[in-house]
Amino acid sequence: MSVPPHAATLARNRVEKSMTAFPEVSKIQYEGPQSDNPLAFRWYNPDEVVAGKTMKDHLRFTVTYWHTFRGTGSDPFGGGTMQRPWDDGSESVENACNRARAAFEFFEKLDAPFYAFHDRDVAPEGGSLSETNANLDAVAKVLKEEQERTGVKLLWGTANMFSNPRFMHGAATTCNVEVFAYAAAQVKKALEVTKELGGENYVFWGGREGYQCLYNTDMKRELDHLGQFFHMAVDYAKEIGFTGQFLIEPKPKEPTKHQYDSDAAACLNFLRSYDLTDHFKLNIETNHATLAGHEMMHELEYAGMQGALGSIDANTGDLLLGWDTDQFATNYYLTTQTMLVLLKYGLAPGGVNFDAKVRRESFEPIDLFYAHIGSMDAFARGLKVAAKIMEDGALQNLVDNRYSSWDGDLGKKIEAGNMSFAELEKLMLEKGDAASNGSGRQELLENIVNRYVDNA
Ligand code: XUL
Ligand code: CO
Repeated sequence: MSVPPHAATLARNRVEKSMTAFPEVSKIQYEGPQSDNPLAFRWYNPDEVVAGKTMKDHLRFTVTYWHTFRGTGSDPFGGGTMQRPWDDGSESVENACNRARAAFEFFEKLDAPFYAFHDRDVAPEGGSLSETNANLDAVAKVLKEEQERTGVKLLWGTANMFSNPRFMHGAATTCNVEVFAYAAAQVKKALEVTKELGGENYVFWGGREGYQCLYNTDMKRELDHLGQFFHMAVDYAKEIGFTGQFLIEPKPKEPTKHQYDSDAAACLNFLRSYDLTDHFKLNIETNHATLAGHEMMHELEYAGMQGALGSIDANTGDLLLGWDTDQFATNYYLTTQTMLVLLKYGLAPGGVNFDAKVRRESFEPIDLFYAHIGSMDAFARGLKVAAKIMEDGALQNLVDNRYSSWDGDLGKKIEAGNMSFAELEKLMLEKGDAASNGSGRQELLENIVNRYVDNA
């Protein structure tokens, strides 16, 4: 990294370090399910062992910088509402450094082991790419100091290639070759910073990689460019020795009407087509799954069964709203379903990343704690419920039973690829009809899940 040009600023920030952003909050402790302390965990007990591992290691909770420290509460109908006393609202490097220190105070008090950021969340853009890079270096230095001081680690870094108007037609899929070059430079730098900070993953969410109108779009050319872009990222990671996991985050729409990485299946098809499956896994986000018309459990299972489940962006949408509301998940059924799949396939080096924002009406700093504590508890509870269901084989026994006809000779031969249509026809002509079906037992299974949610 180059030497930061803001030495005086950094010196002043070191003095300000003694100030506290959340004076009314001390470190959040586990108090157990009976606690009515809103600033305590009722279920998340980091050192408690569940299914052979501590909760902390299973869940790898991550705070997102963009929502929690850059979210203003603005929406298309009104401006920001958030009270953030540590932030002077300016786009200065000094303010970015103060904000970084407030962020680490939050991570530490929340007992969150990880955080994640976009390059532009943590440091302001300058007048040129080199100024922008120098700003990022200056703030990354503070981030590194704070990581060392607190032990909080970077789950992943990423590049924001969607906010600046230069990316209006896309980044890697733009029609403007120089914007493609700029995006390459930006990812190169973001990879260097992610490596410098020990990031365990690097995420690509294709913010504007899609289209608004097919009349003006050469889809094949855009997808070829995206494939090339990812290969360049893989090559550069190798060159600098970045060994973190690359992740693609599917989302079907918003901001574009169609995003190329629309769901897990589309991403995997893309990765296979461009010979990238060895280098990428998926970062599955709950609200993106529902925008794609899928349940979170579907997206997780689809990625997991193909060895491509990398990490999750944990949030939820609102059934009555059709957009990406990025709310904190508190529903035990959702967290149980999520944890059932995560326990099956494993998560590390990914994590449970709260890509979620407090509502614009929840504008006080303390609301950030309530939001994260509630969702951490919901995931911890979901983990316990899912672990118990799995330990007892409560769902698996019924699933195994449902498919038991495949365990006989006929099923084994078909699954091994040793039967033809003609042989199967001969068998059915002899038998006259297939054996009768068993019940699917959906209602019974739903009742069983309820019983575990009640008792775990
Ligand atoms: C947008 C979204 C992003 C990615 C990171 O919907 O989820 O915040 O997680 O770029
Ligand atoms: Co996300």
